[in-house]
Amino acid sequence: MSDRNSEYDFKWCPGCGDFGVKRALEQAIGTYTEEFEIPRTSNVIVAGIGCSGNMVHMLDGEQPFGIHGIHGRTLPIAFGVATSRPDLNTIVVAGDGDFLSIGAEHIPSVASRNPNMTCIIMDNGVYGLTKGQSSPTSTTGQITTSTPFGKMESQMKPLELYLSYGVSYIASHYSSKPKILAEFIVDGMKHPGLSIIHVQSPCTTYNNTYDILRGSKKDNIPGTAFIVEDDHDPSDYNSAVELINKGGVPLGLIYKKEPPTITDLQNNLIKNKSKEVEDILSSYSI
Ligand SMILES: Cc1ncc(C[n+]2csc(CCOP(=O)(O)OP(=O)(O)O)c2C)c(N)n1
Ligand code: SF4
Ligand SMILES: [Mg+2]
Repeated sequence: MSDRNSEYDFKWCPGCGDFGVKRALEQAIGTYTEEFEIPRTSNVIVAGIGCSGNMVHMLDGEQPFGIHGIHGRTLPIAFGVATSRPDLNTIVVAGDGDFLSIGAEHIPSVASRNPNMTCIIMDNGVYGLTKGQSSPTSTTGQITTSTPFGKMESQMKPLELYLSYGVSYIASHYSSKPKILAEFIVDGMKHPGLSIIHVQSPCTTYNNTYDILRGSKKDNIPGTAFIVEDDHDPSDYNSAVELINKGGVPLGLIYKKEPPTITDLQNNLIKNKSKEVEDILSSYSI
């Protein structure tokens, strides 16, 4: 519960991966705020609906600005913030259900405009807040509260999706290494354009994937998470495809390019416009 919002009585379950993401985000905002000498309130968090979206109420210490909006609509809200106030550091926090199910339709349009914002997606493979229904990233066959005989649909591959939609910065990590995760979040904040840091953040109550991710010697589970090799070239699209297709959960930077942001393009347009608004409007009159 944040210092600023002590009346909002929400708690994460013990061991929830979102605690690690919280620590990483607090650290990243601290680092960014200090480095660019901006007030804490110039960091704006636009949150989705879900246990993950409650992050906006859980941060300790000096508070950033926060908007807890509508389920699935973080991107349109954040797009408005980022384009109308490019001086702010716009951050989205959302879950797999919020971002990739009800909110999925917004990813391609926002990616194609490349606004300057950073999205931290907490993927636990279920709808945690509403008691563990299946989500797009639940595995096929997974037993959840809404799929008691196993999920029938195929599993969405978010990294593949972001890449094909043209997201200009894509990193993948997990919640167990908050310090390293914080470095990727800061890197995403500094990236001029849309950055997505996709974080595996296990739900200890409905889908505890810690052992699957990290492995367990005791149970002879190898672990699906692996560190991205130093020789991976994140500027190379085909290498990014290859990396994602290896399967498992890569920990590191997957892809990065620097096309102009929508703000760059708008500024250029304004600078080089050949017609005044009145001329354009009068050209429509009959
Ligand atoms: C329009 C609308 N539909 C459904 C809901 C119910 N609802 C609240 S959170 C949620 C899913 C959250 O899942 P996710 O984004 O994965 O967050 P998590 O709780 O797992 O962190 C749903 C379906 C809602 N609040 N609003
Ligand atoms: S239900 Fe799952 S995602 Fe929600 S707080 Fe508990 S452990 Fe975390
Ligand atoms: Mg979820």
